[in-house]
Formats: sequence, structure tokens, C-alpha cells
Amino acid sequence: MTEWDLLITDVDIATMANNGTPYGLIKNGSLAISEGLIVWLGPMKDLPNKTAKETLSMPGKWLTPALIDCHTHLVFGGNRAWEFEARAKGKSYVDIANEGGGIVSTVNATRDCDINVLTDTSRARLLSLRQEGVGTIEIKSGYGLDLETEIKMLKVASNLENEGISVHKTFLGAHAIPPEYKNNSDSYIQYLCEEVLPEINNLGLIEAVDAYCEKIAFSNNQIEKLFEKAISLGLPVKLHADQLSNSNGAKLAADFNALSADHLEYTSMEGVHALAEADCVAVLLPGAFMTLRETQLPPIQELRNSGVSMAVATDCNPGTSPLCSIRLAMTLASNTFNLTPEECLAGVTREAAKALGATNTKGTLEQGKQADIAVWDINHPNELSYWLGLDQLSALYIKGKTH
Ligand code: DI6
Ligand code: FE
Repeated sequence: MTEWDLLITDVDIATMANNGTPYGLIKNGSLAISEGLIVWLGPMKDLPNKTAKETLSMPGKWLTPALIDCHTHLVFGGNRAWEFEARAKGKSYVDIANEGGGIVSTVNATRDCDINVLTDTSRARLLSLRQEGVGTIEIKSGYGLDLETEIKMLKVASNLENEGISVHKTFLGAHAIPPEYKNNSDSYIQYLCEEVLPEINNLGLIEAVDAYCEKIAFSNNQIEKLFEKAISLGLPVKLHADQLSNSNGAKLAADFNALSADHLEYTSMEGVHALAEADCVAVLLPGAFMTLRETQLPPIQELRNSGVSMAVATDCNPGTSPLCSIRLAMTLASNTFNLTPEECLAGVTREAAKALGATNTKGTLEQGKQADIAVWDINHPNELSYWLGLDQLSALYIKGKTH
């Protein structure tokens, strides 16, 4: 029998597998890696008598799955600090959007941005996430709103894979109505369905399609058209739903078997039941809730009671969530949305993998899964949601390699 590539011993492991124990805990365990996969894990006492090319004893450390940020708009030009300032002086997000600020101002900045500058500024945000243990990230397009710039954004997102993080790319052409289609949003949706989405899909640049369902963005009807097109191309969908008002977004997402419905502050009980029925993940975005000084909480207890999977993500974007810290997203999910620390960690591992349709390879530490592993200097994984701003990452393995 060939030897293992790497054996890690004398560690506590929060596998996050649903095995009936809190955090899927293995006390005093060890974990073996070969060819980028987890090939064995369990208590030290059960460790098979097998050699490894490299063995690392890590007493006092904890292993968790590498973290997953399953909802970001990390690639964008410029920033909107001036808008943040205007909100501090009392303006609302909707007022600013209606006055020509908001998403459209980032669209202009992204269209104008040189691809190298776009890559460098986006990389800085990505590295902030990686240094906190993020091994997989989802990145949406949606600040181009024309074929050329949407492609530019998605190419930048692809290039960021060179930083050792795996990137899931999502087409969010239906993010806002671009200036060229002002008062003609139906034609814009038609343009997306007939030209942009098929071309971007042909280029192999995306794994999913998202849309923004809101009064200031697109109607349920318009999104249905886009989703029908996505499904016909074999692409799964997800939705920004019920963030600023209840527009039955959760139900719309569920009707299309969406991977996830995201935000959900204004989701009704009917929406919660629809998510449960469709096994659609609720992605909670406390950074946007905090930045918009929102007061309407998502229906957390109802989601929990109905058995809806809950993920947590940064929503990293220049307008509503300039958040480049997944650890802070976890803390906010606990302190603001009342998630338990275990739900927060599951929300950025197991449930985030589900939101990306990646449960076969990621999200838990189990035999056969990809060796995406974060090593922490902590006494218990509840600390990962507890500290604000403490760097506790000791190492990050992606496909079995350290970064
Ligand atoms: N995600 C989004 O796409 C919008 N809100 C949110 O939480 C707006 C992003 C923006 O203002 O740029
Ligand atoms: Fe978002």
C-alpha cells in the first residue's frame, strides 16, 4: 500500500459533519491526506499502522473545514465611502439609489476600471478573507451590466484562483437596471436572456445565475424569465430575496429549486415553508443588515424550526456590506441574528457548501472530501464566532497544500 502524503496527529477536529455530536467533534484525533483528499480521519487510538511522507503533530490545535464565503460581490471598481457618509447623515439606501448613486455608480466605476487595477483591488479583498481561513469563495458579476464588462469581471474572478482559493462564479446581470435601459427593464431582461447569459455560459465563465428581486431592481415576473433561461442552459439559480421588502422572493427562489435564497429580512412564514419544502439554503448576510442600519430581522427562529439550512456570508460589496472578514460575519450572525456559534461555523462550512452545490467535495471534514482544512490556535471552536479581530489561524490547507 502506498504511503499517505501527509498525516496530522494529536489535534481536536471539528469535522462539522452531521454525526450527532456538537461540531461533529473528534477529540484527540488525526487526519491523513493523499492526492489532495482526506483519506482517513478519526481518534488517535484508531489510527491505522501506515506511514506518511510527512507527519505533523499539532497538540493544542483544532482543525475545521476551510471556511467558505458563499455570497460576495468582491470584484468591483472604486468604492462608495461617500455613500456611507451620506447614510451616516440620514439618507437611506433607496434615496441614494434613486438619486443616481447606489449600484449604478459602481457600474460606472467598474466599466471604467482597467482590468489590472480591478484585479489588484479585488485581490486585496480576497487575501483578507484567505488570511482568516477562507478556502472557497463565491464571486458574482453584476457591476458591468453589459456583455463586455460582465466578462471582464468574471475573468478577474477566474484569475483570482491563482491565489490558491477556489472561486465559484455567478452571473448577476440582473443586479440593477443599467443607464442605457432606464425605464425599459423588460428589454434589458430580454438582452440578458438572448445575448449576455448564453454567451457567458458558452465561455464557461459561470456556475450559477443570481438576480436581485426588489422594487428598486427586478420584478418577480422578470426574474422568472431569466431563471427559465438559466434552467434551460443547465445552470442552477439563487436569489437576492426579501432584503428591503417582502416581494415573495423566497417563494420565487423555492419555485425554481434555487440553491439558495439570500438576505430574507422580510420573508413571510409562507416563504419560510417554501424554502423548507425545496431544501433551499437561507443565506444570512448580517454585514448588509448592519451597514444599512436595518431593524427588521430575518425570521431566524422560524427558519430553524422549519429545518431550513442556514449559511452565513460576507456579501462583500461596496454599497451595503463593505465587509472583508468572514469571522466578523460570524460574530454579527451570532450577536445580531442570534445564531449559536455552532450554527455560525456550520454556516460558513457545511451549509455554505450546500449553498454552492458543493457538498460532495467541501464543507465538512470527512473521508473522500477535498483536503481543505483550517488549523486554529483556539481552545474551542465557539471562539471562532466570539473574538472580534483576533488572528487565530495557524495554517490553511487547500487540496492538501498549505498557503
Ligand atoms: N447585495 C446586493 O447585491 C445589493 N445589496 C446586497 O446586499 C446591493 C449592492 C450595492 O449596493 O452595490
Ligand atoms: Fe449581495
